[in-house]
Amino acid sequence: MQNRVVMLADFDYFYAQCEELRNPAIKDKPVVVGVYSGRTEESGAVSTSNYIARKYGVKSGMPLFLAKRKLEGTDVVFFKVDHEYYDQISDRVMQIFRSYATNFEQVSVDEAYLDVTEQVEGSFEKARDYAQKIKIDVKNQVGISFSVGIGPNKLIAKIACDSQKPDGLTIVKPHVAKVFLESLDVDRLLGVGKKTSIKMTELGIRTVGDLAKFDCQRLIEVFGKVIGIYFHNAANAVDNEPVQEQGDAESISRIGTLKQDTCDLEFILQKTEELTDDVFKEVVEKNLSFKQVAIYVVRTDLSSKSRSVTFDQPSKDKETIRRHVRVLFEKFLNESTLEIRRVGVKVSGFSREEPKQKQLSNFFQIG
Ligand code: DCP
Ligand code: CA
Ligand code: CA
Repeated sequence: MQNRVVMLADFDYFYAQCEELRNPAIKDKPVVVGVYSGRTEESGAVSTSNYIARKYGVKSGMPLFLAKRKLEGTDVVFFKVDHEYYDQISDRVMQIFRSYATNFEQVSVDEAYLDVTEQVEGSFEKARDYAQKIKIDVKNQVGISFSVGIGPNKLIAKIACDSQKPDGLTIVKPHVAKVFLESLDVDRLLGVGKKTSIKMTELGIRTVGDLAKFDCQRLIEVFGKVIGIYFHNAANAVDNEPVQEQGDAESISRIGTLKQDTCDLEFILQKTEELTDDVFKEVVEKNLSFKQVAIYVVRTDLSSKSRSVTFDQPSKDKETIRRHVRVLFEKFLNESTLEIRRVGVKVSGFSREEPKQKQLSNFFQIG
């Protein structure tokens, strides 16, 4: 069997990079994005920061007042998280990624796996050029940079990606995969949290190499069959998890900004037509049926509204989405006189034809 070529792409300092994208003037300054709890002006935590701020010791999860203290005397700029905006950027990049891969799997707002085996004919040399091409394309179309790890499976791709950031491109070929893992601390493996890590230390396992050499039967006794075998395989760079979309998404949606603010139904439907195409493409890829269609509207005063319709029988066709979107907008425009600035299309209430095989990674928290 031909070896797989799997890529993991992880956006660089994502929320902060999004803020830089819409405020280019701050690019040379420390940038911190935080969640403000609202109790006092400064209470809250850092979501992320750009690499300039990180040089001063700012880290994700740190209290904001501490970040402020560390950055005292600099021209730091603080932002409040704006999930809607980050999701929008993320969606656009993910859409581009999809077009480059046979199999695609988004794991979080800023991370996705791409199986590109076919595209690069199993060659890791070609994969390097291919990844460069995707980077340039995303930079040109959206303006975001990301780091890439390439390996024979998801496990190696992920750890490769983490090893060089930002704008990294790290390739680990199959024959060096085991050596690549050997010296790493065992908690770099997915599923080895604090508790497990302590247990492993007790067993004399500190590095992934130690784990690889450890008796598999003994691992099964300690951690149970599924997890024990997973640890044994992972440490030996073996991971057969396919790259595939997670089927348990609760909804699929796309949002876009209109070329001009309007109350004109046909003008709006031109935009929702594009969004519907994208939504429907994903519905087909995931082999889903849906029972609910919704629209989302942001008006010129920035207030947002949504309207939805639920039907009895699950549907699989695009015409159903188009028809309901039209009716929902007709109704909405009758009720509201404010001009509309952004629109969204969402489908939900999914059922799937065949149940998906349970993935091993579902046992673990992805973090
Ligand atoms: N995030 C958060 N709170 C955390 C960690 C992360 O809100 N404690 C958010 C903000 C990040 C995004 O998730 O931008 C992605 O997380 P990453 O761990 O991938 O970190 P970054 O993308 O910010 O930085 P890196 O360049 O290290 O990937
Ligand atoms: Ca990231
Ligand atoms: Ca990430």
